[in-house]
Amino acid sequence: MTRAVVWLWCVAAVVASAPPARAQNFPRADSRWVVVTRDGAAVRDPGDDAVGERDVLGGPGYPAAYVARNATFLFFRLRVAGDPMDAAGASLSSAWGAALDTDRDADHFEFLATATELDSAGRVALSENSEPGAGDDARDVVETQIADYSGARAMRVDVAPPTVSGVSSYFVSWAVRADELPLDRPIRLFFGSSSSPNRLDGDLFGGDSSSLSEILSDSLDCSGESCVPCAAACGEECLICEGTTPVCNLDAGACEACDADEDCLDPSAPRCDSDGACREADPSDCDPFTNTFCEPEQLSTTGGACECRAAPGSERSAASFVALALALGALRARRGRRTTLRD
Ligand SMILES: [Ca+2]
Ligand SMILES: [Ca+2]
Repeated sequence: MTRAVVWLWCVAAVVASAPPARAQNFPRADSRWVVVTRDGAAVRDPGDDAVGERDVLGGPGYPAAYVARNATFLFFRLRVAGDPMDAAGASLSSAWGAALDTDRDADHFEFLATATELDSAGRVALSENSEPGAGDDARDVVETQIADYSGARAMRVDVAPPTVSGVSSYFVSWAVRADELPLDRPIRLFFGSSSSPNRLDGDLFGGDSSSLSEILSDSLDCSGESCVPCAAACGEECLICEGTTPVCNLDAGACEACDADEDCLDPSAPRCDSDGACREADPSDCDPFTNTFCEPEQLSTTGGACECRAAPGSERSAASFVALALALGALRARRGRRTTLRD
């Protein structure tokens, strides 16, 4: 059975079940659009490696792609060099798409959201890569359409602000319902243009590679009512290290227990406790036999919250010891002068 045959058009059923997206739902504030990055840098794409509205574009200060979400929709935005409105009515219609890896396996992507045609006859489609082809292929064909939205409502085109260097470009934006996708775990994605709604056969963002593992973005957590880059979290799973596993092992991408105070980087919780958690400093831990001691009267009056100080003679007390020696020297000198005057 060919893929063309397997391609399941469920338009009638899906349209009936999917409430329409409204164009006014698109985020207006730039701050709500999250720049899609790879290796921590905004993904770019050179100009003139595709024709007009299919030429994905991105450079310094003008990222190629963005994502956003709200309580209902997941939004995609792609920058292209040519005016997508020129595609309307053209003999060869164009499409723009975002492919999502939702299972943390870069061998295949799982979903493709595409926007085609801009007038009311057009549509936005969400499809599943239900029969994955060859591994690591960003141009894989998707087989099963799972949702369909009015292009007039779930898609829009904007003239992008001119860049500092004067590069003009356009934004194609589209939206699908977030609850159609498994967004409980972090996702990775890539964008591209196409002549087809069931694969990205045009200009893929990030250069000329069509290797999925090479072009997938950094991880994003879109599980809530916004998309958040995982850069500030631990590993590609976007883990938040806390409790008894407060330390991020960068190599393993996993949270671990602390081994020593040096592992506890939060100034408000600098002490590595025996259970592996980082906790606030315990003043009663002051050890008079190493390099700190407690003022006994403070300990008795504040219930243990005494102030630790460097013990005399310790390395940490060297500076204050020198100051004390100078003060004693000055005192002896004054006494010497008084003795001399009496004499
Ligand atoms: Ca390009
Ligand atoms: Ca995958």
